[in-house]
Amino acid sequence: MMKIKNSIVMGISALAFYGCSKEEIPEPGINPFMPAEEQPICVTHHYTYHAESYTLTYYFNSENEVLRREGDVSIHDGIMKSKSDETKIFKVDKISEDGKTFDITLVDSEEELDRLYENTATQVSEYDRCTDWLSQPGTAAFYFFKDINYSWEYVDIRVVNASYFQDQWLDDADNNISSIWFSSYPSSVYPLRLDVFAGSCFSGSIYSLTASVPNLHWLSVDLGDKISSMKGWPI
Ligand SMILES: [Ca+2]
Repeated sequence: MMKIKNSIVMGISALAFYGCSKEEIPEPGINPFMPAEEQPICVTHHYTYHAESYTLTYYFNSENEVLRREGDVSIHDGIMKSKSDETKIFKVDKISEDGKTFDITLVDSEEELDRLYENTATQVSEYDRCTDWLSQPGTAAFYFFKDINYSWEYVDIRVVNASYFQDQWLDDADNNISSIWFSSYPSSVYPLRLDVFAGSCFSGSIYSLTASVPNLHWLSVDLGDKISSMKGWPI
């Protein structure tokens, strides 16, 4: 009996370790009497850093605030502590359709980030920091939103038909963007890369995206409402 009990406990722990619990096992903290919109929202981050892989599970409230974290919290915090803002660089490899599961590679420099993309031919290095620049024509379109789930677009900073853009003057959108949608045509031929920066003039931590994000707060509390500059182009 004891053995069976132990294996059940181990099974539950393993699920918690790898991410949000499956439906048949109640999520920790779920209150059956609480309305659905007030239940904690479970978000999973799978990280790779050098040869190490680890997973964190975040529980958010509906205000996009972190209620608690589970999983490899100490590994993640240790890595973050060892880095300066300039070397906190996140290559977001995959985002689930519901925007709740992220595969993220941590890298140490912008050069290393560029190397991780197969096609590194970009104009990025040719242009100065602290300038805005837009090339035409192209197949890329980028849309930025005040709220999550692509609500309330900042139309002034919309980028369409571009082959490259960089924008370090976000005006009202500065530190306010909560979701991003982008695409190119045909997307199978021209996948896009969008690097968003926490600081102005393309400084501070970088999140490098290749897919739309319905809720940036779930990707990082240091990213939702915290973007100050960005650049994007087909890869
Ligand atoms: Ca916002």
